[in-house]
Amino acid sequence: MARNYAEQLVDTLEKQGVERIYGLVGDSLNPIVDAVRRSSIEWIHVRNEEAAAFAAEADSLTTGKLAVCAASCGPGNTHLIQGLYDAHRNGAKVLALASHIPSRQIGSKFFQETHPEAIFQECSGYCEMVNSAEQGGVVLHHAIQSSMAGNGVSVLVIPGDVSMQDAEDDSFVESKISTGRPVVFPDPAEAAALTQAINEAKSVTLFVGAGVKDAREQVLKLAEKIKAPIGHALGGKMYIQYENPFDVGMNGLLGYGAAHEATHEADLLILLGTDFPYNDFLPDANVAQVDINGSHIGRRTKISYPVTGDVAATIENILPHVDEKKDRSFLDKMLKKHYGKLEHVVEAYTSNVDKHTPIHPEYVADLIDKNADEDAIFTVDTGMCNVWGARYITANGKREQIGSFRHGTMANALPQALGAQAANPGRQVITFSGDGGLSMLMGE
Ligand SMILES: Cc1ncc(C[n+]2csc(CCOP(=O)(O)OP(=O)(O)O)c2C)c(N)n1
Repeated sequence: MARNYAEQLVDTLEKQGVERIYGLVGDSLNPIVDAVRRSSIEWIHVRNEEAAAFAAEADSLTTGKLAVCAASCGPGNTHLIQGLYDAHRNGAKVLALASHIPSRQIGSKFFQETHPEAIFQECSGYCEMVNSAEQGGVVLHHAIQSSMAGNGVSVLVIPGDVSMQDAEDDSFVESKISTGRPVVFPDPAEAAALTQAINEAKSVTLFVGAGVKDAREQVLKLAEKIKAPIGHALGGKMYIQYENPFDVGMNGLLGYGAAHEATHEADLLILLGTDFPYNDFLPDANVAQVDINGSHIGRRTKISYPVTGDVAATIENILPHVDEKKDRSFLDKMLKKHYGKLEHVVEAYTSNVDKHTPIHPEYVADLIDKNADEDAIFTVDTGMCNVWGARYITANGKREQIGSFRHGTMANALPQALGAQAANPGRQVITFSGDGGLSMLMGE
């Protein structure tokens, strides 16, 4: 008997290494659910489809692999929206299977009719309707390849009747998916201009974000050579803060330490792999920016030295031409300020408070930090949990922290923890959930 499209889709996901699908069953989705039931893929049931999208996001963010969520037509898939926005903005490789009303009924204001391919446009890099089983095999490939190429969420809108059509074209689904991460080397003229700016500056500060994930060693080498304090945005914390003799804390609304002074008082500020959005916290004179994505350059403040390139590749390229700075006075001044502030602000909430009633949440966060596993995964809700995560979770290169750092929604932490745990059964997963955030998705 010929396979139907749902079976072809599920076989393809199995071949791509998908082990779980997070979702909520029902009507138009059921041919896909039925195909999953007969496959090696585990169906992880949620009570609200929003949680499925968050869980898939965390699954992908902690594994780097494709993760899948699924929802039934109309209200089933509009529930996915919040989690898909978060996943897309956090760059998770998530494929959302948004099933749809019968194709014959589209355009007739049918029961549960929406237009998912319009609704999901903004929270995806690829969003297409499957019009037939023949085309479905082709767009399934494109959706997976788009997410794996770094374009965030892909959405396939699949009418229930199309899921049951006989599968046709296998050649596209068997096409090998590219999963490599390209290295982007800087343009020589941009790299030379940055080198000259560093050599001419008396003092330099580095301000880093999530883009330094694979560039820690290079960033520390550059800081050492030019005696530069390193501040971070929340996205960069887990990669740069630990065992870092140049650390001056975090800038921004939730910031702490001397990162704000260091970024404003240096002759030259270099933004490395950060799309930190709060322009009010950034200076606009003599700023350099290095980012793998050229469209990020200059979108937060005026940039004098733009460099499109990988942070690691750019630093390796310029470091031999950067003059060593002997004068550490700027660095030492900022480090002194930083330690003073840590003692008087951050540590003030956790020292000598063990008998306080009610218990300081900062004290709880600190105790959790001290007792958590070396490689624990933390998820933090938007709101105060973000602050406690930023200030009291100690990074060490093995721990991870996931939050809604770009979309800023509530209720992300619990469902993200579910996905992180499902994908990492051997690791400790800890969620910092606000009471508001928890009650939004308490059913999970
Ligand atoms: C879905 C959503 N609704 C509203 C907001 C605005 N908002 C941000 S934090 C917050 C309060 C969160 O409350 P809770 O989870 O209890 O955390 P805490 O009070 O500890 O910050 C609100 C309403 C939001 N970010 N997302």
